[in-house]
Order: sequence, then structure tokens, then C-alpha cells
Amino acid sequence: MTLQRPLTRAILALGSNLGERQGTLSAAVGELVDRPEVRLVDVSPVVSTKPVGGPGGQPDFLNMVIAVDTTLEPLELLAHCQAVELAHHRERKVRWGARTLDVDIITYDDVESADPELTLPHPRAAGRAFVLYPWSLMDPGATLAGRSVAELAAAAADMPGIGHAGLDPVDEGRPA
Ligand code: A4P
Ligand code: MG
Repeated sequence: MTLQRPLTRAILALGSNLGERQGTLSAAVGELVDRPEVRLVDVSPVVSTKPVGGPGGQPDFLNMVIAVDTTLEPLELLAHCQAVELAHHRERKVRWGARTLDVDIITYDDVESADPELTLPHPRAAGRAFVLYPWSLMDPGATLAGRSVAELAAAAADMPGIGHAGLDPVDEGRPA
């Protein structure tokens, strides 16, 4: 008899500001959930965002979040996200530099961790509209560490740089 691990709800944030951004995000969502241990629960619209931090002159990002249910442990989920990044030829050269694909774990249930390899919740998410705003569109009632994600988005310094990017990459029939 095999023991079933419990399902845990995780929020993943995806960003791309190089190459064919929409296609990259669309493919990445498919790859993230293309294994039996990860089930897609919800998908946000894609938003267009001004780069936060990093070298100047970077192209705008497309950002989105997804909710998954997973039996992977937190570090297994991180390794999986990094494998998907790698499949899109992500090179880690400059911190906060331009990238074809970045996948971050924003929350893993209510788990808290200060480990630099995997900090949970993501240590910068609560101040970043490029994560919070699409999350609030996907789930208007969402909370992060007990605070409303929609209210955190409205208060985030990068909120004025957010725009709608077109169609949701997975459910193309849903207006963004
Ligand atoms: N790491 C620790 N905690 C986590 C977590 N919760 N999720 C570690 C994912 N990774 C986590 O990440 C560096 C290391 O963080 C990893 O090895 C992992 O063990 P990285 O993806 O290699 O490098 P990075 O993304 O350049 O650095 P960092 O610090 O993760 O950057 P952020 O905070 O993710 O910011 N502006 C807009 N508009 N849109 C964006 O998507 N993204 C960033 C990246 C900056 N500005 C942006 C955007
Ligand atoms: Mg990252």
C-alpha cells in the first residue's frame, strides 16, 4: 500500500521580460502542472508591469500567478519550479535582471520559513503589485499573512506601473 501525501495549496508567481513572453508563460503553466503531483487550481489574468529593481532599461514584464494543489514538499516544489525555469533557458547572471522566465513560490499553505534557499511566504511579495494585483484578480478574497492581497496591491509602490496585457494564457476565452 502506498501512503498518499496530503495536498497543499501553493501560490506560484511567474514573470517574463525577454523573448516571446506570453508564449513562455503559457508553456510554463503547462509544464508546472504536467506531473501528477501538481494540480492546477486557478490562473490569474496576465498583467503588464514595469520592472521593479535591477538594471535600468529592461523591457516591461508580463506577470501572472497560479494556484496549485500539490503533494510535493516545499523544496521539491522549488526544484520543480527551477527545472521549468531552466527549460526556458533562464540564465542567472544579474540579480533582478531581465529573464525569459522567473517562477517564485509565494505561499505554501501557511508555512513560514526564513531559510534563504526557500523563504516562505516569499519575502518581497507583500510589497509587489506585480504579484499581488494578478493574485487579487484571480482570488479577490485572498490573504497574505492575514492581510488582504487586494489592499496590499493597492498600497504597493509599483501599482501605478501595472496594466492589462491581453488574454489569459491558459483560458484564452476569458478577458483579462
Ligand atoms: N528563494 C528563496 N525563497 C524563494 C521563494 N519563495 N521562491 C531563492 C523562489 N525562490 C526562492 O532566485 C534566487 C534564489 O532565491 C533561488 O536560488 C532560491 O533558492 P532567482 O530566481 O535565482 O533570482 P532572482 O529572481 O533574480 O532573484 P530574487 O531575489 O528571487 O528576485 P525576485 O524577488 O523574485 O524579483 N519586476 C517586475 N515588474 N516583474 C517581475 O517579475 N521580478 C523580479 C525578481 C524583480 N523585478 C520584477 C520582477
Ligand atoms: Mg526568483
